[in-house]
Amino acid sequence: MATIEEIVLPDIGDFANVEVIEILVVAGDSVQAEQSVLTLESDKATIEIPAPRAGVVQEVLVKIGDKVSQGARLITLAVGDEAQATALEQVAVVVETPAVTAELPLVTATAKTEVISVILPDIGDFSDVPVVEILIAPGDSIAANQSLLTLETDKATMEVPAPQAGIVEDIAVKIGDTLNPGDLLLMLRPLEQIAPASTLPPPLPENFSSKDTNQNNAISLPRAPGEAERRQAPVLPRPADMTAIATGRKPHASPTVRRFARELGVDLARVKGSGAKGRATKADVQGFVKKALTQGNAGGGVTSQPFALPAAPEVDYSRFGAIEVVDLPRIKKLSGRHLHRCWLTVPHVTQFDQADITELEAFRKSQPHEVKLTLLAFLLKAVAVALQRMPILKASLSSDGEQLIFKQFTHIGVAVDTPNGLLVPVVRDVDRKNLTVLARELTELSAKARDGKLAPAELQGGCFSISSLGGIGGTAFTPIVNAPEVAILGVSRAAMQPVWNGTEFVPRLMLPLSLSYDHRVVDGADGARFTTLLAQLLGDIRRLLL
Ligand code: CAO
Repeated sequence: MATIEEIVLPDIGDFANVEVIEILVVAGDSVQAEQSVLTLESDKATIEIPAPRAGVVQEVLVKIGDKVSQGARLITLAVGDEAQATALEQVAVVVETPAVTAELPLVTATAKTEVISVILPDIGDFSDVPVVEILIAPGDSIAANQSLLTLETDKATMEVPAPQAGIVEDIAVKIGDTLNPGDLLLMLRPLEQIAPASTLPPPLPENFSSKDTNQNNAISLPRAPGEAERRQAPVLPRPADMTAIATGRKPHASPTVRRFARELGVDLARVKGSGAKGRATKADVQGFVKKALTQGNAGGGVTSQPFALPAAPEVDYSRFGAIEVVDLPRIKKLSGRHLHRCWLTVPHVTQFDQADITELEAFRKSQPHEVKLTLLAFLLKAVAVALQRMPILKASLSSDGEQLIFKQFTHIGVAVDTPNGLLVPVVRDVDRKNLTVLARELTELSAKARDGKLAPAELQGGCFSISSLGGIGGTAFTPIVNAPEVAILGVSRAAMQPVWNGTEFVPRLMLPLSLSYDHRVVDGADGARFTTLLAQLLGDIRRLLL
């Protein structure tokens, strides 16, 4: 005989007045021992309350939004064999499957099956409401009241709950669809007609008949629908993107957790749920964010970011005065994307220093004028020597961030300002070329860059870059590392400065250096050593020969 028991809120630690945020069963539902019946949520935790034993739900004594504490009456449950048998009878109400019932009279009560249509109920004053989330996928086993879809208007976000437990056969909507009350959402095979996986009988042989049935144990279990029954189920056309939904399936989560994830821009499909039945909790979302922030992406090969940046609002500038709109030059579009990626993915540090180039300039100006020996040619030579002594500054990080790639060559890129945008042609084997050759090559490469005549190969293979703004002006700047290189030297305008020589101030021509480097590869000490070395080399160019 069935007895009625109450499920009361057990001791849940320090929590009191905890809000009921989900009710996972309705009266008449058959529940297993340990099956979740309610979800409670405090500001600290989400708690699922399990049924203490198997039975049939008689009455749900709380509603969503109620605040409950230890000892609160939650649900009444009929337990015992009779309750289970009654439950089985109650669900045997639908389509007849004569071939099967005739041969298997003892399972008639559970062999009847029908796939039901789940439609959008009345949702108040809203119409044409867009679907923003689909929380289930074909084949999912869902509980009564479990959220199926999220709809969102500019005023409200609504989750559409399952009218009863079952298996999702097919989904009739997709993200972006706009819905109205009465629209078909999905086809559901009610759960009461399907045996739990562990209790399914083995497939029946072709020539099976009732004579083979052991009548004493056949009554105890609901039976899985046979092929004949499955064929009766209405089959909906599969939406084109159903596979994508199935593979990127979101874990179950309470509305609060989903809202929390949405606020942080976290895609719940990427969060591994640690709660009962894989439910994602607030802690799972926080853990996901923490991991993404601490791990980042070790290599240069970033493909996607876990967070979407907030979109910049579109501004109608014509409201403030006359405007002209022109296309961004192609080079700026390309270099812009590259610079943006470098800026976001390389942890930059910039080291500043000054080199005394008084003697260097005196020497440079004393040279015959056939080939103009530019300051940049000296910078290239000094950088090449410094790179040979400190090869870490011309290394690269492997795309998985696990290895350093050292290069036996010294190809250096030089940033050139062109009418269409910034280009960085590469001077090859700088360490093997003399100042005159370097000066001539620089002139040729920058002319080609400005005329748009550089070959693609002339823009590739660099292992360090120099960006010289000295011809224009400025005292210092922070250049962006040209990844996968790990360092770039910025050069600003040299200026005469009073320098203390130990006994007096003397006028010296000081060249500002700004070295930006990738701190994953280059330590601060190495950064400072490199600019110090460069300053020494430029301060006394005889050292370039050593
Ligand atoms: N300090 C003082 N004077 C400098 C100087 C410096 N650091 N660098 C160059 N000058 C002087 C030169 O000596 C030259 O003077 P003279 O004609 O009297 O000899 C004059 O400034 C013009 O030099 P320049 O800039 O034309 O030539 P360069 O060899 O120094 O530079 C190039 C060539 C291609 C680097 C340069 O033309 C250029 O495009 N610079 C811009 C690079 C750039 O945009 N970087 C930013 C990248 S990040 O956005």
